[in-house]
Amino acid sequence: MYHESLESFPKHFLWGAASAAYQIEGAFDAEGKGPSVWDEFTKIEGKTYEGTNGDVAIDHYHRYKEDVKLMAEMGLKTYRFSVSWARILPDGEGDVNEAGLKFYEDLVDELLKYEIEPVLTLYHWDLPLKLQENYGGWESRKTIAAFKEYCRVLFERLGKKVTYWVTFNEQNVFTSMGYRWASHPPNVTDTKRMFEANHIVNLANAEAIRLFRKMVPQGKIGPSFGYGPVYPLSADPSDVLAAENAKEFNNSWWLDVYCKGRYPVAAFKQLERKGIAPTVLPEDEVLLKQAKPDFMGINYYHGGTVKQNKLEKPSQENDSKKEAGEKAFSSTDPYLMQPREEQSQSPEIPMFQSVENPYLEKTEWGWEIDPVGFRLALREVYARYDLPIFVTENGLGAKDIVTEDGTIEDDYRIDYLNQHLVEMKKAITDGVEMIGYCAWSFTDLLSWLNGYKKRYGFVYINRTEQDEKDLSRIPKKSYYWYKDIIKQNGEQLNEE
Ligand code: BGP
Repeated sequence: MYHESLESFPKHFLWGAASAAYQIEGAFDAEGKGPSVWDEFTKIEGKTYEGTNGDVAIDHYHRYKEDVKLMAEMGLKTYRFSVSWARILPDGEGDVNEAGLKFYEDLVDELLKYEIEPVLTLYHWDLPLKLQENYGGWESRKTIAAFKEYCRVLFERLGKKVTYWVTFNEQNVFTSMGYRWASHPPNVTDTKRMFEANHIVNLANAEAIRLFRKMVPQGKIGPSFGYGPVYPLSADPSDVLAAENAKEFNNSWWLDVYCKGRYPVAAFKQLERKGIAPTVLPEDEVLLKQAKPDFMGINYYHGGTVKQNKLEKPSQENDSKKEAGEKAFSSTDPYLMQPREEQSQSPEIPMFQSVENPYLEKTEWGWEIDPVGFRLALREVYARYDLPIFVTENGLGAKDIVTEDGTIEDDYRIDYLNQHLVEMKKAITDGVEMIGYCAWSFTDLLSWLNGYKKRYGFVYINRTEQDEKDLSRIPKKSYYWYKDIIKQNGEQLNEE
């Protein structure tokens, strides 16, 4: 659909940027904070790039005022951050650590001082370690009660100051990486356990939303999901069917539960046949139906492409293995639907096979660059779930270089973001209702697995993997570019 001219962004569109506690705060044991599963996981040899961890990160805990000031100077309308659960409840439950709670209240006050709308993420992956040790983390329903308690503390303290709340960040990513591919905590490779843990998180999400309705009736809440459209490799109906299967497994598996309170049927039946479907109690079904979010948070990096999987017909097994061997994927990509090396034990095997998209370029880290897919993602989610959309992450990870005169000329990032914002504007012109857009990320920060080499920020942080240097903040060229976009409310974004 081509538009002669694009509609303007809504008047109060929330232009923003995002972060996550573990990736920026540092101060890993300051003022009574308890350890999280990430504090432990990053210390396991070989798990992260050059053994990087968030002990210091970019020291946002001590420098938040400087960071918020930079946001204000940029004209940011909103800032998405996450709360470290173990800062508030060092053991995940029980006694509240007032110093931790106060840190977030001060941060929120600082944002409000500059009229920056806070968007608070309750869970961006850093589960208190004690809950993992005592209960097995998300594999136990006891963790739901602890999460509810943690939410209650935050709703009570910040419910009047914060309007927008995100329950879980990328549930699809942390459950897959954590329980299936052992590249996140708790370092497990067991698909059955993944689906069980994921179900527990669904229940925790629903409980949090129900509690929110009672405690923060004027607020808005929703999960942030790592969404990617799925393309069939060809018009062969078998490839199209494979894409439909992949959509169920990679997107509807989560979004249907959030918005419709039930799992998509074909995927569920397939898991049942394989003996790895989650245990759903009758009371779970009731709960899940009572927790429709107010908006859908979408994190968009890229989608995926699939074709029919010939392993479905055992006689063609060898052919298919040969073909699969020719398509290389980087297994550090959390959005990857099905790493090649895993195809022999994957539950999706008979349903689809992931392949490279011949039309798309890739980033330095092998992630496909697909701005049109962004428009498509927004259209699909809005059409299927009828909820306003808040883009809670989107951005480019790249190696930035500081020039001799101290500037960072990140034109590639400007180009990437510009293309995505134009597509978002087209989606708005198509009729998608949008609340805001948070680029990932405001400052450079610790990439979970890729250290400080893979940078996303509008603001450069002067540090490397091994050398903390002075952690000074240097606005990049993209900082000034985005400032202008915000100032003009995106009027300059037009069809190229
Ligand atoms: C998302 C996470 C973010 C951030 C981003 C970039 O999945 O929600 O926390 O890490 O991806 O990821 P990476 O640093 O691995 O490139």
